[in-house]
Amino acid sequence: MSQEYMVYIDGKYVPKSEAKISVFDHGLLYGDGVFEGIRSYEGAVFRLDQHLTRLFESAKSIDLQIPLSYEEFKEAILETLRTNKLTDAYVRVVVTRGIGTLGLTPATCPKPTIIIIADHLKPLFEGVNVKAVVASTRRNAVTALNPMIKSLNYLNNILARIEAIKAKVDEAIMLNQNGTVAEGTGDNVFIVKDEVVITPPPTAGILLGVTRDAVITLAREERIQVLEKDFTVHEVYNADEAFLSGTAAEIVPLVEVDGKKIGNGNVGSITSKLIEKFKRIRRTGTPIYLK
Ligand code: PXG
Repeated sequence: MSQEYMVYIDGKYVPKSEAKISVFDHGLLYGDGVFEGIRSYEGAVFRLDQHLTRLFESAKSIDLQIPLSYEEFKEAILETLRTNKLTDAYVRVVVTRGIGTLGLTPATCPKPTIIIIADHLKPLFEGVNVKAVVASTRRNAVTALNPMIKSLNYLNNILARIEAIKAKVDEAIMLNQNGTVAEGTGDNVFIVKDEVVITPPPTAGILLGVTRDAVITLAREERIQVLEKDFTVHEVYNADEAFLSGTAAEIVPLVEVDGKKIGNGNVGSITSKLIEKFKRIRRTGTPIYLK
């Protein structure tokens, strides 16, 4: 089915083929803006409030005043899904600094641009047991551009992703400035060792993933011990299991890193259990169709 979806731009709905913004938008000129990637399952948006909170927090950190209230923004996202009659969708929310003059100064941009794209997106790495390399590109320092800000500046991650493509694997694992594991290019990293699930802490310089948070909750509900602590690539190579989490990726097994098999190279039992559990709870979000 090839439906032409309608894109929300600053309160108006325009067909995908006509959805365009100015070349003077600082989102394009400088990557000045923030975004979110959100999914809905069976008519319910997964953890909408967490995504919106993160969006508003990212905006606050870069001094970007979003011209909609939290509730208005929530309604705009739900309305975009309704307009497109979508139940199982991927929503890309973008807030840029807006149109300005050439020059970095945000002060020349009076009004932020708000874009909401709703579309289908297959799970990234669908049906794949992921192989990765450790990227030589380090994750941005928290003191330079904090990875907690989901900014439109994704070049750091893209450079690492290019390394993965050149190495003919699916994903790259990024280390932080201290040399411990930070995250994937668009997902968070987990290892399992002696039945304990371990993921880097917020201070490792990572995006605090919504899916990461869901995984931690699900694991604890299953009485699996979860630790947020720093670890090195040595611990990844020698883990019993490993997996990645993200809105685009969902939960996917990570079975090989730098040519070394993780555990026996197959999907681990704790990983499988968490994937199954995630599939059961993912449709428990904010209902789209209340009207
Ligand atoms: N780390 C990074 C750097 C991310 O960009 C995640 C972790 C996972 O967070 P969530 O909240 O999604 O569990 C992300 C977010 C895409 C795409 O459309 C996805 C992300 C980022 C950029 C693009 O493929 N994932």
